[in-house]
Amino acid sequence: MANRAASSLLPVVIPGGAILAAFLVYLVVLAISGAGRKPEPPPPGMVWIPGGTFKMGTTEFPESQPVHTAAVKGFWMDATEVTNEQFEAFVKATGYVTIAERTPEAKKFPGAKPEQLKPFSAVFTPPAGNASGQDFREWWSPVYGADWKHPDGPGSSVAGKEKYPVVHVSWVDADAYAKWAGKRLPTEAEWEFAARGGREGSKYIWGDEFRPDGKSMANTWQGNFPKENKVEDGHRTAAPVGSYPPNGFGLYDMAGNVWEWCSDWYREDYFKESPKDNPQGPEDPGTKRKVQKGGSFLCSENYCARYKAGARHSGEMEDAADHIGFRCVKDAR
Ligand SMILES: [Cu+2]
Repeated sequence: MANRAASSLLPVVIPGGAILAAFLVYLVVLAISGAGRKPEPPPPGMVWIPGGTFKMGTTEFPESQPVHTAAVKGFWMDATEVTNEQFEAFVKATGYVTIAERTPEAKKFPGAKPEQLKPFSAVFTPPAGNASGQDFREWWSPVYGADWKHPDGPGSSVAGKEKYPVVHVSWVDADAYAKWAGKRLPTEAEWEFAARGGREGSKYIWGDEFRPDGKSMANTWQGNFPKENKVEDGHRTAAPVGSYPPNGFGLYDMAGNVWEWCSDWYREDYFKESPKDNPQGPEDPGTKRKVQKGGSFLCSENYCARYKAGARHSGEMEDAADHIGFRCVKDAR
């Protein structure tokens, strides 16, 4: 609007120095309104995250403390999670084979019988009625033949799921996609700054109320996880990207739907010592664990609740599951 006010000054042609003065005002207004914004056209499907300083972490979870000040520079970010059709374009162009499609190496699974070493990924399976509901092995099953093209295992497919987030992608796969796309995975700080959408200190990225006016703001789990899934938000598992309202920066699904890989190594106590400027994660802690952000359709109030702003989680870089995906960022030129 400042721009418009300035340009409406221009037609008022007053001879002499006034024209020059008006032009100078116009230039100054342009410069101010353009601060923190890149003049280049947005890369397709990406939005500009202006960068800034924010309070990172939350007191809700032990691994997200202490809340501390962090600063990130501006960057482009995919407005949505990477979809099946986007990932398919990468696979078609490169012949890339994801970790979940490869035969596991025996040395990584000591004790496994040779016939057990077949490609697999983890699929959420609601536990039996008599299950304790306390042990994740009751609801996580390694499923042979589950991969990004067969999200529920053999016989399933992504036909008609072009706009769903790609899942069963490990950190290694996500990193390979990002490099192919001329992008990169976000740092945890970039991801969290972007997720908060310019809001300070709210419980959820959209505010403090879980369902404002009864409206679902994210694809999470309603009911008593892991046995009772009320599906009040309309989606039992992943939802097509962009099914819920965007955040303050125009990003979709920065809470819920699928976990998103970040570039950082994970250490539970990292926030105690992370630098203020552009934190990039700790030195490689030797655990092969990478940060995941945002929570998923499996996160419930009673169990994990990591869809809250500032939450974090991790997975081994070759882990894959049906609730883990990613999105990319790109530096401004
Ligand atoms: Cu969760």
